[in-house]
Amino acid sequence: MPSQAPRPLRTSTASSAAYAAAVGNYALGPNVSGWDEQRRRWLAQNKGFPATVPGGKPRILLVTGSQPGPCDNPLGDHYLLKSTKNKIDYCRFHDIEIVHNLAHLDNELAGYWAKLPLLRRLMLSHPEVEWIWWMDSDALFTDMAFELPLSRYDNHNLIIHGYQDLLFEKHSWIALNTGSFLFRNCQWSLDLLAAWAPMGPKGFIREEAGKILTAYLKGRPAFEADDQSALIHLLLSQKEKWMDKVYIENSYYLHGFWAGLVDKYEEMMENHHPGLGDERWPFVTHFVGCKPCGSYGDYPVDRCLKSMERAFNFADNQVLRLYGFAHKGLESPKIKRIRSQTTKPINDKENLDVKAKMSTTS
Ligand SMILES: [Mn+2]
Repeated sequence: MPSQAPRPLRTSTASSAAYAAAVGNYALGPNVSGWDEQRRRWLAQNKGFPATVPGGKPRILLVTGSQPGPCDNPLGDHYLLKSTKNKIDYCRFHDIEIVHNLAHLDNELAGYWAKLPLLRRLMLSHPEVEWIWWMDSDALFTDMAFELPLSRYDNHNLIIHGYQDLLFEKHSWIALNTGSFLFRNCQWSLDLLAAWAPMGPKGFIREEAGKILTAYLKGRPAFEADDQSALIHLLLSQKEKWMDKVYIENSYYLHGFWAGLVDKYEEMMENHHPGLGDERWPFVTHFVGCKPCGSYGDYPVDRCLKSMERAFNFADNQVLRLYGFAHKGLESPKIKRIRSQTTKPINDKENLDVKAKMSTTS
């Protein structure tokens, strides 16, 4: 069945004209051109800052962030700490750098839009970084051994979890998930960010854009424009311009919806091992709709917090195991010893290959 053409946008009312004018006036920053050449030259002149890490893998910067002030619910701050601890652990095992941002770089783009100016700023400030990886504060790594199959993405600049059919046939507002995605540091990515941002400025633009997105995307409730809907809208309405450099990934959980995963962790531990990244041992568990730091979400706060505790401990067991410990249960912060201590730790051959050790069950 041929995919349905997107419905045309109506631009006949006065507010639509005002909207078009306001959107046209917004820019993320001064137009940068020739970035690929500028970056190439900088890398050639700064050999001490290579775009690869020891071992030859591309340099990756993981970026996450949370609001500048305290959470409405103090427990939210505790889970933000656990979420950042979880990311630091994953990053140190895999030679990835990490940034946790608390500042609003552009007041117009507060909330879920704040990642756009941040990603642009970091790309331009870190020419040595090849891939910038955004991950929400409500997403946890749950497979500490899994590594991104980066060579698969040699010809792509945006890697995002999603489904082609939900995008191009259903125009679904959940066809892609912007909780965890990667941009290559290049001109194409700067251009995509520039094309993505204009629906973001808070107030009139964001409200009006929300109406357009709800009319255009299947399943979308009526609310102000969000970054995920805006990206889907952009890729649908300018498919020819962007899609050949976008890799829609679903062979593993670059983003995994928590509700279908958190109750199966014990079963996974029984039957599988870290390093798989898919439904057998999900790479990322993302608490979509939970808002642990805010005052309301789509799910009961208790269920969210209990599920986040389970995801954190499921992941943390993979870390603690390296040091001879494990949580007493997935709902317990308490730990127990799982190996007897040795007087010659460095001679214990097993200790030498941390990654191999993480992905076995013995
Ligand atoms: Mn999220």
